Amino acid sequence: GGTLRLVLGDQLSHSLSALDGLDPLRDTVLMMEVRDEATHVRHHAQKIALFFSAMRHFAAELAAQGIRVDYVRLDDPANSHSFTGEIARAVVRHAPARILATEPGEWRVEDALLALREELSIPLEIAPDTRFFATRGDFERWAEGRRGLRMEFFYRQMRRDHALLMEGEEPVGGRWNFDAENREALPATVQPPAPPRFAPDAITAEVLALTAREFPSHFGTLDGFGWAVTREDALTALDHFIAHALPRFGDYQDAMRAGDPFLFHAILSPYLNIGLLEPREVCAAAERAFHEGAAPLNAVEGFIRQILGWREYVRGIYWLKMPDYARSNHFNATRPLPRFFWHGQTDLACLAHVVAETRDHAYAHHIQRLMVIGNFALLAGLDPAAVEEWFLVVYADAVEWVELPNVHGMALFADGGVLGSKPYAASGAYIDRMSDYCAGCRYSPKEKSGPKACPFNYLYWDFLDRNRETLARNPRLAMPYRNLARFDEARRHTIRADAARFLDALEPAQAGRDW
Ligand code: FAD
Ligand code: DLZ
Ligand code: SF4
Repeated sequence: GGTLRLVLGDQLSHSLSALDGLDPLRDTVLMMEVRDEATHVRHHAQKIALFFSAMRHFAAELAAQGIRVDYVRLDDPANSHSFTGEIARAVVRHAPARILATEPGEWRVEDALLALREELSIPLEIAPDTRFFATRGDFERWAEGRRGLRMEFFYRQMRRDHALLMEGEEPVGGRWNFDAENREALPATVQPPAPPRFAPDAITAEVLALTAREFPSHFGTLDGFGWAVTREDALTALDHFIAHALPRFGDYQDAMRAGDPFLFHAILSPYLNIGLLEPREVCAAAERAFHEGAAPLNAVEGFIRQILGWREYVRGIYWLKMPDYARSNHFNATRPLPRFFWHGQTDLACLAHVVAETRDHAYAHHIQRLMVIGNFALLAGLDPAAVEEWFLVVYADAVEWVELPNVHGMALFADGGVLGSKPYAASGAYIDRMSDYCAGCRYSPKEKSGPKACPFNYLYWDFLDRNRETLARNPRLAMPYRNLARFDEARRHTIRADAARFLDALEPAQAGRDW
């Protein structure tokens, strides 16, 4: 009767709390490839392959340390294909005295573990996930009694608590936030570094074949799969980012360029989210680059804020507000997901580029997600649940604790302002300023109405007009509402007509038959 220790697909860290104090003579680690997890939403093929291959490599590392690993493969004929079914079977195989898990990354999975606990005759303990800077309890204590839960204040507290970029009580450089310097467009002459890609080894090749065979209709290409699937390779990716991209990460953080999805971004989120890298070491590496003079403060502060601030903050919000959080729908948006979200064929060049890059890489950077896809979904009034499912499917880094607050809160404002203070709504001018997409588009960001007008333009005003009741009192939207008030009735009518014509022509997605 030792301990049965669970390691889920996003928990591939040797420091995992579920592995704490492991006794190799008595304990067993249980890892499970189950169909339920691959299909409860129909994940991008690269995402499934990344999870399975990284799981298999992690299991091999544990085994090499003399740890007994019970690894249930997807093609095991006895596989029940659910976490709870596999844990129940493992209890029969190993007769453990207790089960130890680490907090999962999804409310749905924790709910299932808690339900299972009621049925088991042995204890099932769920230990905190210590890989994050803040525990769920830390965030609850921070949030308690506050009227607004603004990221910026949480971030400052985290900087102090973890002594990152601090000089005593003061932030390095005298300011907490250098974002004002991080909004440059990308000049055509600047050439970003190519991110490292890792050629599949035998384990990954087997998983790629398995994924292609078992999930043939899932969105996304598998060709050119180049993700790191081991900690060693993920560390190489981290070093590469620090040396080659971090120095200009800040300057071009918000820029977009057709055909170049990676720019100066880290491409580290999948590794952080499945556990191959830990947030502390990633922030420490960035801080070191600053102190060594290898990267400027605006880049390093901006990067650390994403991980120490945003990443921890959205996790806090998720666990504080779930499960009700997912159900809010501030604008009562109900439009179905358009079909082009899957097949990518649309005249809106910005959206076509981002969908195609997402299909090919299971990646898009923050501004593509927020200001192209998210902005479109917001302005078009797409059903938040449908948009959230899409985001959970398509990105290799999408685990619900981080995906949901970013989509539901930041991009769609469906939470009515828990996470952000105003919706990130923008017209075509924003996309034109931050990208080169518009040059290759049949629409023009300069035209406001008619067949050549960029749809983001009239959708933007239509969105503000439509949601006047809920938004007009927001002080951060005072300016656009003042502008809208100056439009005459004829112009308002044209906006409504253009928007209705565009939206009515959108072909809705049909589950499973769209790409
Ligand atoms: P970089 O831009 O180089 O940033 C560095 C790191 O900071 C990232 O690796 C990530 O760990 C962290 N980070 C940056 N922004 C955020 C953020 N808003 N929230 C949490 N962490 C952040 N991130 C995910 O990890 N999973 C998701 O499913 C996800 N869905 C998103 C959906 C929408 C609509 C939006 C607007 C953002 C989403 N993000 C998500 C946040 C962000 O877009 C990605 O973390 C980032 O694009 C990952 O690429 P990168 O590693 O190159 O990031
Ligand atoms: C995303 C995913 C996939 C595709 N497959 C598995 C799996 O077979 N086994 C597993 O343990 N986890 C998988 N995951 C991740 C889970 O869906 C989920 O995000 C985390 O386990 C939550 O902690
Ligand atoms: Fe996108 Fe509008 Fe620019 Fe076309 S004109 S690429 S639709 S922003």
